[in-house]
Amino acid sequence: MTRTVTVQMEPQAAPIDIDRTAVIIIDMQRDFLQPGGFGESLGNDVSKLQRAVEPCQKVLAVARELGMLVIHTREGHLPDLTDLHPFKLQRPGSSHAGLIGTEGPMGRIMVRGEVGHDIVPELYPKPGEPVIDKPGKGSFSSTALECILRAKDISTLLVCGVTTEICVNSTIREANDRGFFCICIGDCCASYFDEFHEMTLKMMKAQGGILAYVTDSKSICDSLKSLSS
Ligand code: C5J
Repeated sequence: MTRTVTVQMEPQAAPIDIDRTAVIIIDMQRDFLQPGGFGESLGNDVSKLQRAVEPCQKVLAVARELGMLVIHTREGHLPDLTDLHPFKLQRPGSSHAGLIGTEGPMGRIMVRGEVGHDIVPELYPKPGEPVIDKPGKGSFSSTALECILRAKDISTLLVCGVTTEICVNSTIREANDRGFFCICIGDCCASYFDEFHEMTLKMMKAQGGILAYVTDSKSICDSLKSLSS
């Protein structure tokens, strides 16, 4: 028996088969959300990303209860930085040149295995949930994500995480081109820039949902919970 629910979204409500739907939580890492990491080193107010944590927790709880596939991603680099391309490190002429790999209060910035690179405790992966380590902004580039999704017969992605206009946006664009139906859960995403967050959601759902449909955690949770009642 299929488990299908209709979700209120923009530009329009649509049904999803939850057994072919995965929740993907993008880069909810200390490096982006906590003081002393990559995000703050770039001059950002990291407290702006906190607002996505509680909605993500709610979606995660319902998804886990229903046995849905939950995938986490982390942006970062190998300790020897061999997967870090020179432009990302140097950004010619930028005051942020050479930041990745330097020592910070949470270890080397954006380096795998360091405290800052890991996912915040509130959203920590449960055993068995795939964690995709990616060197770039998109979650498909140089990772096994597509193999995992195809192997699990996933057709729809519920996308959460940070930051809305960079890694969430890149991942949705990659997924859309690969034929996945993307639903961006707006309040489960956040940006250091309010206007970028708003405009990214607006852009995704414009033109009949050209990149993604957009919803919120309450709509998703209400729809999913209707299955367990
Ligand atoms: C950035 C990300 N903003 N996860 N990464 O560099 O959005």
